[in-house]
Amino acid sequence: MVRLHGFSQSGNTFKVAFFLRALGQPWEPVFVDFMHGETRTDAWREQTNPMGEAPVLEDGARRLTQSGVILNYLADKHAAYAGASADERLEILRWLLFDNHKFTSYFASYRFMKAFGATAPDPAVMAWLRGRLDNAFGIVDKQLATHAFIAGEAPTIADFSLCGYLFYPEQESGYEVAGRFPHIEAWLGRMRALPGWASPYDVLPGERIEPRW
Ligand SMILES: N[C@@H](CCC(=O)N[C@@H](CS)C(=O)NCC(=O)O)C(=O)O
Repeated sequence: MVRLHGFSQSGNTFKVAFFLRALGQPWEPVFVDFMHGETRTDAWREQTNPMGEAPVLEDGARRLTQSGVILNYLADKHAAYAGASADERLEILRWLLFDNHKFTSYFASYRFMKAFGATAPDPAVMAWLRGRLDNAFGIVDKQLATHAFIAGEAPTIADFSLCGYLFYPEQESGYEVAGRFPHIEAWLGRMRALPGWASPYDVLPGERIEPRW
């Protein structure tokens, strides 16, 4: 049985959980107590992930980290959502890298500071991040204006990666997608219609926390 280490607030974990569900593959969650610093301990880093990050996937003796690597591994293993040609696979890789560098990473940082930070978010930092987010969301919205899914007309792992944080309540990030990015909004409807979709808080382990700020 595949084991997925993560926690309910982690959209990076949700990317993999949603994908496993879409594949119809059984998996077992392993709760990571991120909010109480588990991933920062030497023990966790030595035993689970030296990069100090969730998610982590265990498949038999294999242990993988980085959601993009995990998605790629599972897509290859199950021959699904992997792209239909060499060109499409390159296109998928391009969007996975864009997502990890700019789309998910800025959004996850913005949401974390707004909802779960120990102190009130710094307005200057939030304004800078919002500018970066507006740019990244604008780019994805434009791509989705002419494509049903990010790398073409069929869903791929790039879509599972990009959507990972976008099914959490808007009040957590305070970043409005609906009304500002209509093509992203429509695509999220298409992602929700895929087999296995569920709300992150219904499928990932760990307590829900009310947004702090
Ligand atoms: N690029 C990584 C990002 C993973 C990541 O940042 N995970 C968060 C939790 S959702 C984390 O563990 N952050 C710890 C840190 O940034 O120090 C991936 O896609 O797996």
